[in-house]
Amino acid sequence: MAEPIRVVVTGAAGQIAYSLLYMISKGDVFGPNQPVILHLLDIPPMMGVLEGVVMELNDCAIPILRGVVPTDDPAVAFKDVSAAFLVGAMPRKQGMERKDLLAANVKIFKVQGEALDKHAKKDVKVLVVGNPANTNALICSRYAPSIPKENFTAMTRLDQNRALAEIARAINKPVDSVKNVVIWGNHSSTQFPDASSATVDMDGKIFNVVEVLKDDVWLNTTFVETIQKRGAAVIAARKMSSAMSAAKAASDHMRTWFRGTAPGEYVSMGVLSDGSYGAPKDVIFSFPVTVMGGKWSIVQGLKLNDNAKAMLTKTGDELCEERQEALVVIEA
Ligand code: NAX
Repeated sequence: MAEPIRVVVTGAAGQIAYSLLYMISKGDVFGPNQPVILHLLDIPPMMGVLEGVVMELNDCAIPILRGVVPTDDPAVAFKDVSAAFLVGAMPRKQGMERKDLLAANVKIFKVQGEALDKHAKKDVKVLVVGNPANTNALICSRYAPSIPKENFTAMTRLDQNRALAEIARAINKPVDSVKNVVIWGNHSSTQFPDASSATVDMDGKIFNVVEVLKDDVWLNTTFVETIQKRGAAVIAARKMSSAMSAAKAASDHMRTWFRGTAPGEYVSMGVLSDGSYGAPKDVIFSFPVTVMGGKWSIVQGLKLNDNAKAMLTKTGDELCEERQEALVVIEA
């Protein structure tokens, strides 16, 4: 069996981590034959709760979970890690927009960027889940100059999974028969869920979702709004933000990054923008990507109509504003 890899999860006493830690421990992300040592970071007042999480992880009796290191010290948490799930942040509450959270949360990601820079492996793959995820990932990467910028990503996989599930439901097919829905831009209500290149496998034949549904109005309005507002809908119903589905999406994102995409398939990841599709450069923008050998590449050549271009401009503008606000907070 392979040597264990070290994996950090921040916000480890929180609700997303509670589902995510089990998924990582049992091999959903790095495979059933890859032993892991989990590093769990949270803040000092949460150390008691974290102790309970450690007890439960031990009680799961999972053979490939080779160690658990709970800590409130970023230097310990990020030491020699190969993968980092940055979940810890203040969660969005009912009625709050992501902008309200920005000031509080970017400071956390500056500190964690510095700690990654000093202590993590130089090829560490970093997934930011804590909101505002795209801008937090950008700040984190700025403060970790010795780690390649490509190694910092933000999670829009939950939005992608929501979109796949919604389309599968509309077509009445299993969710894994639908592929290549794209989430463009920010993980916020300005994101653009785009099904124009999506396909569905119907009894072994591949069709375009647009042709199967024959309902452009639904795809361009109700579908888009449902996905954009799904996070808020879960909060309104549960009085807490998405947790189980967010953990599943984080696990999916990191698994794809380590193990690659299937031929003909792409997934959405918030990655450093090179200006593809007219998106602003140097923000973390969600694009369709393929992954091979642990490296992502933005899928080129997808067609965007005028409405889609306007949606990309809107979400890109929001990311530029967030970047500006974050830099003001951090440089103050
Ligand atoms: P919880 O409040 O349950 O847990 C957050 C944990 O982070 C707490 O235990 C807290 O003590 C800890 N924490 C706070 N500051 C920390 C720091 N400096 N270092 C380490 N740990 C710290 O929130 P949860 O529901 O788990 O959500 C976590 C984050 O995910 C939130 O920012 C939330 O908004 C975000 N989400 C992102 C999603 C995405 O798709 N990108 C979807 C789900 C979720 O809304």
